[in-house]
Amino acid sequence: RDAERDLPDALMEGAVELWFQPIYRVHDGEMAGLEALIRWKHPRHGWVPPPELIAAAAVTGLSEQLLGFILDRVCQMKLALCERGADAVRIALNVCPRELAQAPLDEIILGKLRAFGLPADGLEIEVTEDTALDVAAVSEKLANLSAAGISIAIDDFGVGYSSLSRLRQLRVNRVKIDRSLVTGLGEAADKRGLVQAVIDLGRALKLEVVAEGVETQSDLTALRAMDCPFAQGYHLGLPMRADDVLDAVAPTI
Ligand code: G
Ligand code: G
Ligand code: MN
Ligand code: NA
Repeated sequence: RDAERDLPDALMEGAVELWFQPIYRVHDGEMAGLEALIRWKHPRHGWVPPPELIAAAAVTGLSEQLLGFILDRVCQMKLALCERGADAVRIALNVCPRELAQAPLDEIILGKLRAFGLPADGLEIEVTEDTALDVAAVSEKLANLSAAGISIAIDDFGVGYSSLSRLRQLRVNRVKIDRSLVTGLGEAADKRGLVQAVIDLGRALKLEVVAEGVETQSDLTALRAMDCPFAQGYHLGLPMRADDVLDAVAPTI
């Protein structure tokens, strides 16, 4: 596969980039966080879907290098935000369950934070629900990360398999409602029951709730009426290059 063959050079040459999508607090519109998203524009095939990039890294033995690259970019962004007084903006990175089960992710992440001199509470790990999740292997690492102060989020919540006891077991602080449940909410009153239930669950269990996939003003209006704490989506902010994020936080003149 071309992706596998070309990934090492792409990583070296800076063709692989880390982009960031803003997450907003609904009640006052403040940017509360950023989700880091990997991007690679292949010279012949165009944008490579992130899961394909992650898989290509795995088969070429570059997973750890890719993770190092992502963590470096995340920490650089965190430092740049702090310089601009935006200390409260938390940065979330996606980790795939297989990687979390296999690699010493807790040590790698905490080591990187130490190297950058950054506090752990500025960081969040997004884990997708997965039936094949090796709960024993994963929960110990999440416990270490959580004990250090890193926030744990369950991604794509509501379409997977998380039980309520699993949320506790994995030290979850935040649930991200899958965008398939959120997009079109404004136009489809029948979609609202499920989303409202997750919002209420979050309040009862002291979990932060993020609605993903907010694509229209009417989606946002519906979420506001439902008292949803956080929102993310194309209507609110697209994934952006690091420079564009920083310009938006504090414009350089
Ligand atoms: O960014 P986009 O919507 O194309 O992402 C598609 C999928 O790839 C999503 O499930 C997202 O979580 C995942 N993804 C994006 N960036 C990363 C990354 O840096 N690491 C991992 N493990 N997954 C990512
Ligand atoms: O699985 P995960 O939630 O990590 O997926 C994140 C992906 O969702 C990102 O690649 C991002 O590009 C995409 N995304 C972000 N906001 C929206 C949105 O409003 N609509 C759609 N369709 N995709 C979105
Ligand atoms: Mn995510
Ligand atoms: Na999601």
